[in-house]
Amino acid sequence: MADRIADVWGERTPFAAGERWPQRVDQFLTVPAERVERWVPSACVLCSNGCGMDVAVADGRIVGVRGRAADRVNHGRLGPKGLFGWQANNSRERLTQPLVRVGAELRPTDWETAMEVIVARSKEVLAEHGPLATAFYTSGQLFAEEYYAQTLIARGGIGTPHLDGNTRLCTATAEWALVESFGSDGNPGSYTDIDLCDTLFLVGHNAAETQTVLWSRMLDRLRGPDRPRVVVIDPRQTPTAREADVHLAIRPGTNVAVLNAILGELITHDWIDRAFVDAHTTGFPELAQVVADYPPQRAAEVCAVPAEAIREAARIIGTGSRLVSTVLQGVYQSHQATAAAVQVNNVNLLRGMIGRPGCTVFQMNGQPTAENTRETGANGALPGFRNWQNDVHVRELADAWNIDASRIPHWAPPTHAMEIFRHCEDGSIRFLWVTGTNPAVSLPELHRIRAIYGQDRLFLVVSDAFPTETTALADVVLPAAMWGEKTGCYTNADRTVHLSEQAVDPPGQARSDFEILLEYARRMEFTDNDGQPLVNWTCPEEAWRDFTELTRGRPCDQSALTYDKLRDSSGVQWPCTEQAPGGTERLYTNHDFFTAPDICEDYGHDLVTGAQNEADEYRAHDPDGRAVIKAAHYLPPHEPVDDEYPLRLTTGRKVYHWHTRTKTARAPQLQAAAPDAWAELHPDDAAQLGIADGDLVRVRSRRGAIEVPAVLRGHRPGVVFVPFHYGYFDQADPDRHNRAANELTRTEWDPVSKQPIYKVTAVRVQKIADAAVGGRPVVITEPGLSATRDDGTAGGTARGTAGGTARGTAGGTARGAS
Ligand SMILES: Nc1nc2c(c(=O)[nH]1)N[C@H]1C(S)=C(S)[C@@H](COP(=O)(O)OP(=O)(O)OC[C@H]3O[C@@H](n4cnc5c(=O)[nH]c(N)nc54)[C@H](O)[C@@H]3O)O[C@H]1N2
Ligand SMILES: Nc1nc2c(c(=O)[nH]1)N[C@H]1C(S)=C(S)[C@@H](COP(=O)(O)OP(=O)(O)OC[C@H]3O[C@@H](n4cnc5c(=O)[nH]c(N)nc54)[C@H](O)[C@@H]3O)O[C@H]1N2
Ligand code: SF4
Ligand SMILES: [Mo]
Repeated sequence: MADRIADVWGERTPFAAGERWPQRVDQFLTVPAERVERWVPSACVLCSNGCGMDVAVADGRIVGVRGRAADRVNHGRLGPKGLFGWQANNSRERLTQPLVRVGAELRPTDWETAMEVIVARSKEVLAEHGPLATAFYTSGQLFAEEYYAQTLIARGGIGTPHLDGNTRLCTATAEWALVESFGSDGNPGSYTDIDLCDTLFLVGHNAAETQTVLWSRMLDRLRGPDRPRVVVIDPRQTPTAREADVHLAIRPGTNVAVLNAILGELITHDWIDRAFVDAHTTGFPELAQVVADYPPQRAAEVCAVPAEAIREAARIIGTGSRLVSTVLQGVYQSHQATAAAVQVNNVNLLRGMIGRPGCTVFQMNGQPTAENTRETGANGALPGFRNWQNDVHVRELADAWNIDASRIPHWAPPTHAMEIFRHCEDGSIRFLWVTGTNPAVSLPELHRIRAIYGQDRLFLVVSDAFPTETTALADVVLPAAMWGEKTGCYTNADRTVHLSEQAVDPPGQARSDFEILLEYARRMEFTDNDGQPLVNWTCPEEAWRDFTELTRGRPCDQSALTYDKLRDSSGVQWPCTEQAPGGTERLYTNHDFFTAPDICEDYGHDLVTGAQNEADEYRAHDPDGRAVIKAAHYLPPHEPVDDEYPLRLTTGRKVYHWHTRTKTARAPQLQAAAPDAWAELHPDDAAQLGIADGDLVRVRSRRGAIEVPAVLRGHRPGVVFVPFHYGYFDQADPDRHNRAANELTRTEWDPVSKQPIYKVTAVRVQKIADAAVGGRPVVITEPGLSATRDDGTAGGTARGTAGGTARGTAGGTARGAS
């Protein structure tokens, strides 16, 4: 059995550029292998990497998993969550029957009663308040067919623009960064580009902990004969940063400043592909003008890293010949999210390194099915990446659904999640249906969220597989079938689609969200222009067929991607069309981008203010298939640190847990590796505050406070890190709200992507008890710290110049406020 707790990334299988990444099959079974009755093809749903796996079944239960050697994504590997996380399916704590609120109590009931209550209330709200009083808040963890059903029901059936996913908290910025630069969502590159690159540039992306198998692929290149050079931008010294040649440990919230300086260096040293920029982009002169204001010395002051380190990072990026850049939450959830993410696109554009083998930018996804939330129109766009401002696109949709275009709300952009909650707060939304997300832990400013969800006038339906902090607030709770208990498709961060087949029956009366939604649509009697049922599928495959047909001719064209084809392969990358029946490895190989006005998903925004471009204006400056280079000036974060709240809190993930832990807390190996929350402090800050390792501390922001043990492992003075995984469902007193990171965070979002900002909160920290007295024991299994590098140094320090590493060259241990 693979030990993916101590040995997160497993043994190295080094390889050189252009070679095939060797296979390594990881497997975990809870029964002897001979007891396995069958292996059912699926893919992991515990991150956006989308590793292919087979699910072992015995006696009607899942008993293990095995990575699929032939899968293009993982070549057999699985990380800790993939190997162990499935055990949650078998938990005795699963929801197995619907619950309906009677006063303060949620009482078990049958499906008939639960659906009757939901539909009666839904019809009443629709009749009394119109379609704008109904909203749906969905997930990045359901299957494509389920999202498409939600889109059809919300946008075509009810006629409400209020449908969004928790993908708003996750990868809305990925979507918008791609749209602003290239005209459409969809990552240009392929994981095979990692096999070919000579330079890796990871910005706010702790791949080692959050996409462990992708990181294994990178590590295998790093241990191979032609090690790519690595630049990491992250305020923390993550296991990812420890592998960097240059680690820029910037102040949280200063991405635009450092990226502008890097862009400026590329231009100053003429490390740019002029021919590519001239032929295939527009906007370069404005960018050159803006970034000229960010010489390394200025960015060094703003970001508090050495100017020399910024120059060195730019030199590495500027002199390599095959660059893969990646971007994730350190950008998307930080200050100036879309503006910063777009600057990383600009780095690749200036270098002409896109649409070619070994050259791409990944605006990474996080959740396993986030791409599907976006493609199907459940996260702020219309299905098939259609543009809500483009009447032709809206008409195509109306024709496909056989309804009038006027029924599909398109007078304004689809409502983003943070706006949906505001409408719930002010009372204009009266019916909210939450599927596959746990907002009472994952949204910012939790006391506000609890107040909104707990209102009497809001009718709250929650579908989940477990009782959660959110189901506790619901009027009706629906027991959902999970992955492994239903069939459907999902798409990872490099556009690879997998089909996950049902392996076992759901427990008790649990049902898939697909079935639940179909039942709701039937009872709501939504009809098309011919009086026929609007939603007329009987199984997920029919929904898939309709959805993929709707993508025909669009950037995410999957019109030739059938269940049969997915069964015959192990992952197919879209577009998958009659012309490209085997799928497509890279987009933009002819450097023709989706920016033409008739094609583009949106006309774009001003990156700083978020002001929406109008169609006429866009047509007047038709980029005509060229990529759009957009510049942005740096602005300081909106919540400053001051005497009262002198420290910068950033929040994020730990390798062993998935989000709010409804699954991973129920996998014994994962829970034991990281059982409780903590706050990571820099030893200098701790010394000043009289805090020792393990002491119980109170972390307070302007919104609330938490009480957690301190761990003196911080890398940047002035920065505090708290993982956001820990809520209250497994606490002795679930009403004592003293543990979730989101008690502290602020209701604020990026002007373009509308993604909440979780990574730049001002806090103060105070000791409340000695470790020996009040402190909870701290168990933190730190992956990789003991791993020895090939060059003999302990995995701990970055190789080179920057970022306040133990070697201390070029310092970067910039003191002072962050
Ligand atoms: N183990 C595990 N893996 C996961 C998940 C999980 O819950 N657990 N969730 C999945 C999901 S949905 C997502 S979205 C991804 C997220 O994956 P990541 O984005 O890799 O994870 P985070 O920890 O949220 O943030 C990444 C890094 O951003 C850094 N950061 C903070 N502020 C800034 C800043 O201002 N600038 C820069 N450059 N960096 C900053 C943090 O120090 C952190 O190391 O992970 C996916 N994978
Ligand atoms: N402070 C802070 N907050 C953050 C972040 C951060 O970095 N810092 N990251 C944000 C990001 S990127 C994300 S993605 C979100 C994640 O936040 P959430 O989406 O709230 O977190 P999960 O725990 O993944 O919630 C998914 C829920 O769906 C349930 N579930 C699983 N499968 C199914 C199914 O098939 N059907 C149904 N109906 N339910 C199912 C699970 O039991 C679980 O309760 O958190 C965001 N919040
Ligand atoms: S890397 Fe992601 S998809 Fe792959 S096994 Fe780990 S959690 Fe699952
Ligand atoms: Mo996410």
